[in-house]
Amino acid sequence: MAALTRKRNNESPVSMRESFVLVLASCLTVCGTAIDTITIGRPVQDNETIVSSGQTFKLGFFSPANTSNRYVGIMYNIPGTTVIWVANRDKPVKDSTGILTIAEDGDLVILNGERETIWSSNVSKSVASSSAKLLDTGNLVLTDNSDGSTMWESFQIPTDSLVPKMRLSAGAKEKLQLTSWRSPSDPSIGDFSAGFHLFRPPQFFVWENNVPCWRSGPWSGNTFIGIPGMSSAYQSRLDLVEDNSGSTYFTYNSVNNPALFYYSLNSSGCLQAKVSIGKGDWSVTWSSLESQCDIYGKCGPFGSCNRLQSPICTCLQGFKPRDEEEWNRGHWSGGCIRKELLKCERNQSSSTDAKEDGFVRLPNMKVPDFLVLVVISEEACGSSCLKNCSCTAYAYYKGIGCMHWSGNLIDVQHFSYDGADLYVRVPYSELDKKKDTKAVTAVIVVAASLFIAVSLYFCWKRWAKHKGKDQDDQVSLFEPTYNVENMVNKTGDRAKLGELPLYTYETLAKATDNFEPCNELGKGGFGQVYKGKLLDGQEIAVKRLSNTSGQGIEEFMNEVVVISKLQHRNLVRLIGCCAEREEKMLVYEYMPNKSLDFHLFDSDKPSVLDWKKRVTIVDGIGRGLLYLHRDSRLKIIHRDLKASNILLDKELRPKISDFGLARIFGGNEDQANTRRVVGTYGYIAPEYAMEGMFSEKSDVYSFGVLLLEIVTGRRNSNFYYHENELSLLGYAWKLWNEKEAVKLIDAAIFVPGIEKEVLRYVHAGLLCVQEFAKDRPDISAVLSMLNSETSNLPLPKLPAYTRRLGSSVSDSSSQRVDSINNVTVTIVEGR
Ligand SMILES: *[C@@H]1O[C@H](CO)[C@@H](O)[C@H](O)[C@H]1NC(C)=O
Ligand SMILES: *[C@@H]1O[C@H](CO)[C@@H](O)[C@H](O)[C@H]1NC(C)=O
Ligand SMILES: *[C@@H]1O[C@H](CO)[C@@H](O)[C@H](O)[C@H]1NC(C)=O
Ligand SMILES: *[C@@H]1O[C@H](CO)[C@@H](O)[C@H](O)[C@H]1NC(C)=O
Ligand SMILES: *[C@@H]1O[C@H](CO)[C@@H](O)[C@H](O)[C@H]1NC(C)=O
Ligand SMILES: *[C@@H]1O[C@H](CO)[C@@H](O)[C@H](O)[C@H]1NC(C)=O
Ligand SMILES: *[C@@H]1O[C@H](CO)[C@@H](O)[C@H](O)[C@H]1NC(C)=O
Ligand SMILES: *[C@@H]1O[C@H](CO)[C@@H](O)[C@H](O)[C@H]1NC(C)=O
Ligand SMILES: CC(=O)N[C@H]1CO[C@H](CO)[C@@H](O)[C@@H]1O
Repeated sequence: MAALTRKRNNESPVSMRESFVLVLASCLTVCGTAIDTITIGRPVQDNETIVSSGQTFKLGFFSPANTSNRYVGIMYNIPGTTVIWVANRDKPVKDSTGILTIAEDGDLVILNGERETIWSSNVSKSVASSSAKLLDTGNLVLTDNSDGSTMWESFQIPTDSLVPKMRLSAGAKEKLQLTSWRSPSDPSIGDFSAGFHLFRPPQFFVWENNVPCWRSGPWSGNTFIGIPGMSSAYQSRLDLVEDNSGSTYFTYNSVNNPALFYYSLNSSGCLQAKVSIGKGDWSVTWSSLESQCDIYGKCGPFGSCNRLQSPICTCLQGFKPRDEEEWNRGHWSGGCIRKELLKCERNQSSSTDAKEDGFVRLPNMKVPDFLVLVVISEEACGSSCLKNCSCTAYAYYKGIGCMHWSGNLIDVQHFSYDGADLYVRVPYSELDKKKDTKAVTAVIVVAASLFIAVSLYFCWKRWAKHKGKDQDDQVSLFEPTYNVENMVNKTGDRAKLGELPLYTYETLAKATDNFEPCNELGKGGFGQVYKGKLLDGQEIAVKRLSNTSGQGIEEFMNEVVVISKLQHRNLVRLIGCCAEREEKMLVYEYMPNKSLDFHLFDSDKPSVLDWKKRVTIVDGIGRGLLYLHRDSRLKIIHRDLKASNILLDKELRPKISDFGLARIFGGNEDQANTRRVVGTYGYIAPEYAMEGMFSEKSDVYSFGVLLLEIVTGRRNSNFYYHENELSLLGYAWKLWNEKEAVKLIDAAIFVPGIEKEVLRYVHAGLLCVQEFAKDRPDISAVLSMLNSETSNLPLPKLPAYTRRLGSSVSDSSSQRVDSINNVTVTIVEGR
């Protein structure tokens, strides 16, 4: 084993016999000492690497792209060169004679061919004996052998990357920041640095030559206000730690997440989160500069940036461009000024009769820089701001408290979701107009909600009468005592429904050419879906509730309530709704590339979904599901995850759709029982089909089926394996046990080299479809499994439904059969 970790890079392959001798030889000399350690007698030469004990990281010499300069770096121990730390960033070795060793005084040093010191750990104290060990965290630690104390560690001098357990801090004692490379082929210190400001609350910054060029917004205890969707990027869980010694630092952990994941600051100043997708390739899951709006202060003082608008910059309400001409030419950095002075800014004489200033509320904002934290209650936050003329805005955010701003409001951004409510001070004149229109909107919204609630009530009554005793807890979600408002409030959230744009019937009829049949995209859970185009050119998909049935309206309302609260890049976005006359319609973003089943199954044409795309699709679905289960403020069980409910956007990224059956779970609830089982043949978990028990594990089951379908390109529900009556799951299980799981992969997309990854996917899929819910991993564990390269996965047990699902939807069963549309069937045959 020992020989394996000291890898010989530039050598021709050695024969088995030779390598055995080498193993023996190194063992004779090395046994007793760890093989991840550099000592005075065992330096690292240019042609060698050492590997950490858990095989995660390696250390050795490398050359960046387009240069022959040699640097000592710590890299992920995967194919390719993913460098997370560089020792001699400023001073390369010019040839391959370099050596990393321990000097006489105990320092870790890099020497060149002439034995000159190129780089040194430069510890001031001199010790008799020391050794440097590469830990499995990626930290290189120099230890004084006499007392075991740490003399130096690479985590104390970060370069451009932040790996788990590393710290970034801004304390007086230690200031740990990332510094970019000068260019992809030059690791010397570049113009950009990244770290955080310790002012309360902390904010993350990227600086270019010490001038801010990106800002995260304040830290709220688990997310940064200025990074929408941060809570759903499951790997990006940062923690702010204040330890006993008084130092404060940011770090993140991946103890339960074996996926390789890290942050790095690239040489053009972009902070990126990357996850390994195998074969030494990395996928950027988040980047600090996703649009022009992310550039610090893009729109100048009192300007606000919205990436979805054109132009992206507008002045905050009550403000106008400082220089109209410049502004219209797209030079926004001059910013905006007040249209009219505040009352408190005017001279005494003229202001005596003026009415008091007030605030306009701007939702979903990245709040400005230079905030002042005021220790005061939420109620008093606004009034105390009003009392001080220099206070220009305030916000109250859970986890932070009351924030005030004085003077210029800089680096403000408007998001389509997340962010905070920002209250900007304006003179009475600005306030007045807005208030009135707001009131009108509020009346409309309330009236509409009332209408929905009332029709809901009648529908429920009719339905309940019809169904008699058959109602259950799912129905209770629609008890007459709950109006829409209550349902929303029950879950502790503001009435999002009130913010959902309402479209008129005319608008949507016009957008879809009067629901022209040739604009029909398909049939959703409860009605026809049409393609449409709003007047402003935005393409939409309109789901129209088919002629009112109790069933439909229930799902319609469920979908409104569930999805209007959710925002995630892997969930289809609800843009608005229409509840007018007899019509109930939902308006979604339009997905140009149809649904997953269209591309996956029954296609004569070669699939456009190659393996790499399928990997991204699986990952995206997993993330969407993780958001539903964990990361949204609610816990939501989708209950009808299937290929036809996965829509693909123009870049073939997946989005989960159809929340008609989704169920919101309250605080501690993690399992529920229903007598009305509704799901889809082939995807429904056994405990749900048999006993009506559903939980996040029943979604995991459906995800597992979907995963196997994506790998194989075959439908579970009509899979037929000729030898015996095995279902797709049974067939996968069989091949898995015969160590032939690679045969499962869709032959059309097989390319050499993906076998290992395919095996891992099949393995994870089989873990998801295990018979007993308690054996199945939760979705975050599944995502970890899919992304990890090293972890040891547990062995799957026998899946449910290994035999082919017969057409035995039996009437004699005690379960109710519910068939909303063609594909929705409930009762499935037991094993
Ligand atoms: C590395 O190169 C040196 C000469 O530069 C040579 O002596 C040594 O045997 C090589 N080591 C390995 C493991 O190839
Ligand atoms: C390396 O050089 C080639 C050719 O000049 C260029 O196309 C490529 O982008 C360079 N790579 C990097 C990382 O700079
Ligand atoms: C080593 O540290 C000393 C003081 O701590 C400093 O003066 C010197 O420049 C450093 N040398 C190198 C090579 O970094
Ligand atoms: C840095 O990242 C950004 C965003 O991902 C990218 O556009 C840019 O090309 C990267 N710069 C370099 C030098 O790789
Ligand atoms: C307020 O009064 C001062 C002098 O009293 C004058 O210089 C200033 O221009 C006045 N400002 C306004 C807005 O009228
Ligand atoms: C008003 O706010 C400014 C800036 O925050 C502060 O310096 C000043 O002390 C405040 N004045 C009062 C009376 O609180
Ligand atoms: C709904 O059905 C009723 C009768 O069943 C019919 O009169 C009405 O026109 C239908 N409405 C729509 C929108 O199809
Ligand atoms: C329903 O399913 C059957 C069999 O799979 C199929 O032949 C039929 O076209 C489907 N009907 C609709 C409306 O999708
Ligand atoms: C595979 C496929 O159909 N791709 C399409 C996805 O949608 C975009 C935008 O409409 C098209 O350009 C692609 O061809």
